[in-house]
Amino acid sequence: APGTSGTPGTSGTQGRRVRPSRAGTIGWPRDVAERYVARGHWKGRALGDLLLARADLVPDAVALVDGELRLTYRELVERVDGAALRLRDLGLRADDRVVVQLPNRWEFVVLVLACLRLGVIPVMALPAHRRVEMSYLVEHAEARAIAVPGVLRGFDHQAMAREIADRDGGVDVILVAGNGVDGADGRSAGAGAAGGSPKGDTAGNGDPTSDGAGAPPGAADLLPGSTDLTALCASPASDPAAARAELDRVAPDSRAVAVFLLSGGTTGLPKLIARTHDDYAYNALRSGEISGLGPDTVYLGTLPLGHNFPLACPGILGTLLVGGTVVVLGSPDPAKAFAVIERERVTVTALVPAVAQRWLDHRGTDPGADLSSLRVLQVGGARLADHVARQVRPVLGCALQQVFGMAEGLLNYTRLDDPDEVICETQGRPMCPDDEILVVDEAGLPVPRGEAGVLLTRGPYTPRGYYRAEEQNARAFTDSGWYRTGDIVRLRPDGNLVVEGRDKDMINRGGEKISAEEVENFAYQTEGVRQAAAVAMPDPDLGERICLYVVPLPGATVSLDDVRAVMERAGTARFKLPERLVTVGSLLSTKIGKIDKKALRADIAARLAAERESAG
Ligand code: OOB
Repeated sequence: APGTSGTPGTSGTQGRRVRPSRAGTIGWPRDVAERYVARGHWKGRALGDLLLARADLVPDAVALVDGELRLTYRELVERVDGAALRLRDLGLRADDRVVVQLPNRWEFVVLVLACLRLGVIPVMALPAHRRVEMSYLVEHAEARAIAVPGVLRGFDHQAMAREIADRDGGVDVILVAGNGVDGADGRSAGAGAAGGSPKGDTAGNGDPTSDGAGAPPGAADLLPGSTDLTALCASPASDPAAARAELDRVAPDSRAVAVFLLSGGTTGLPKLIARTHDDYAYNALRSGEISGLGPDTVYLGTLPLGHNFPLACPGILGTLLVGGTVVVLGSPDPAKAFAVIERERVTVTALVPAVAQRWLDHRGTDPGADLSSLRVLQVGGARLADHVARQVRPVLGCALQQVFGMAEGLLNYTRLDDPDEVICETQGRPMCPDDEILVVDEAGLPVPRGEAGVLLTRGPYTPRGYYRAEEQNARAFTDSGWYRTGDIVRLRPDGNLVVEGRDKDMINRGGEKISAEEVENFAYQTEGVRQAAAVAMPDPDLGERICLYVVPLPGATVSLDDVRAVMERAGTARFKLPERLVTVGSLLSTKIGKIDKKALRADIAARLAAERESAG
């Protein structure tokens, strides 16, 4: 069972706030790190090194499938090494950062592995991000390179990257996939699940459950100064053996940062989470054990691959580390996904609840596809309703695994051999015996076992702070290094957690996390707004959508379109656009003078219920 001893205020051997390194990352205290090594969690090997060791054992097994393209482990490694040397030729070195904004295509996998091999750090942006998010990431991570598709779903990513690079002196490499053209290789370029197709999406936001394909192919060419990422990733080095030796020589230290993940966002802009090779390898390997991965695994990656969940829980990294096959697909559309599951004999995949619901619905109307290969469906990222959980096995014929995780680290899984009641009614338990969890009340004191409270955690793959974010770290981490998840959970006597809610100012829109503060900041830039508060409103499809309460200035009126126009002009991801605006005369405050969001959530829920009522 995970350790639950101690209180957040305790200062034991592992209790002191670790100061940021000069680089701005915050790791674990030395004694704690030693314990993780002694327990075998940290292997002292870089991710690229672990992947190569596996590839050497199964050179002829299929590693990666993308449409018609199939690469064996030998071919994948050769492409990765070739790409790594070409990145070096472009001047990229260990600790340089690349903001990666690619749809689910094979180049994503080759590029990320090439970065891991070199010690170049990918910063995991999402395809739905726009100028606001991308320029912030470039600046905050001090990126030297940006990797983008050319034109995707009608949006010119290359032009955006160029504009950012022109303004930010640090970027000197722009990598463009697919020759800058959608579907250049003769099929849909696909799109991460978080893109912007308005299909079935009333407010026209990016719908994380909707299909990305169908957008007209883009026609951008490679601009002068851009590098063709597809070509860079497509061939082995001229001398593969020499390339390998050369890259082994520059392999990064296992304690170095492997990737920057983005936080779910409770502050204005996402924070960066520096995940080390040691911690992230453990994240992927241990997840793989818990999800029953092995050489016969065929993993379908259909959520945006830059998310921690499909990337390493166990995701594509976990699959490659055990010699399985990764299939990438740019759309979570059930018709397409079912066809791929049938064709590739997919055994496991990961979905957010909103997409799982669509798959269940689709199966009801179209039972044709052969899904018999599917053994495990992982669902996480947002709360899965118990009654939906219960449909998974009867309708899809596979086991359900609930995943309650976070980019900050801690992963909770239901186990494959748990009783149905645990699988359908809980969000599982920590994956590591050295994960520490505490459930506390508002004063930070542990609640009696079984009662709901805020979840705090520490552990071997949960870093002790965000990258260069002193102010946020003071709030999000306790002095003794516990991460405040902001999730309200109940710890059952059997050790499983049930997510009951949250006390963080975030909206979980079908698994995409939106900071209320960020939306409010844009609302305040809208003419006529005196006060603004963004809250989650319940939604049958996405779980939650964004509702904005506005107090206008005297005599002014503010519309939803006004606020959305401000955000679109600034260039934000579409999934952050509010979908409803409620004008009020004033906003209630709590005792400590903050806007009472609980009251607002109740208010919008009541309005929606009344509307449903009157609609019959
Ligand atoms: C995953 O990671 P993030 O960083 O996008 O979001 C983390 C937050 C959690 O703190 C929690 O509020 C929510 O997302 N969440 C869930 C949940 N899984 C995540 N809430 C209720 N039930 C669940 N099963 O979302 C993520 C990272 C790795 C694996 C899976 C999900």
